[in-house]
Amino acid sequence: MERTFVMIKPDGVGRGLIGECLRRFERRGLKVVALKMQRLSVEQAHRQYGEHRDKPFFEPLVAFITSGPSVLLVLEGRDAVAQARKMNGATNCIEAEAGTIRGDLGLSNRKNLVHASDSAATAAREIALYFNDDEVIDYTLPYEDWLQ
Ligand code: FUP
Repeated sequence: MERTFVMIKPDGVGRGLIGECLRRFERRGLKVVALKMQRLSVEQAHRQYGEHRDKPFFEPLVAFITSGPSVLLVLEGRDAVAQARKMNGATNCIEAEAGTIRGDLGLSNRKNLVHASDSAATAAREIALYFNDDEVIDYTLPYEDWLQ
């Protein structure tokens, strides 16, 4: 089993799409093992998106991601990192395939509703950015055998 970090960004929260995003992940079989709502601080935004520090979209990205509350999630399941990325779709919603969250629900390049870690190493780093160990819960769902 693998864990990944997923964020429903301020546009997803602001558009009333928390439930829609969660529903998709849950129905797929990804288990929510941590969940909280938080407005990212500028410092957290810089840590989240540090790799883009020198890009022209960095400051507007920080302004957007700190503009309102986000929902922070740790999802667990088979191949969770790759599957959450696939379900989110391409970064630019205009290019995202129908059937993905971005392809079905968005039209923006920046306000693209959701984030998911791009590798297992990134997932570990991002989970640690937002959650203490005791906030990530180990538990079993009765239907897990059907997802093996
Ligand atoms: P992703 O891995 O899908 O989160 O995408 P990136 O790491 O490439 O980009 C991080 C965020 O920067 C995106 F979610 C949206 C934002 N972005 C822009 O605002 N403008 C761009 O041209 C590209 C990305």
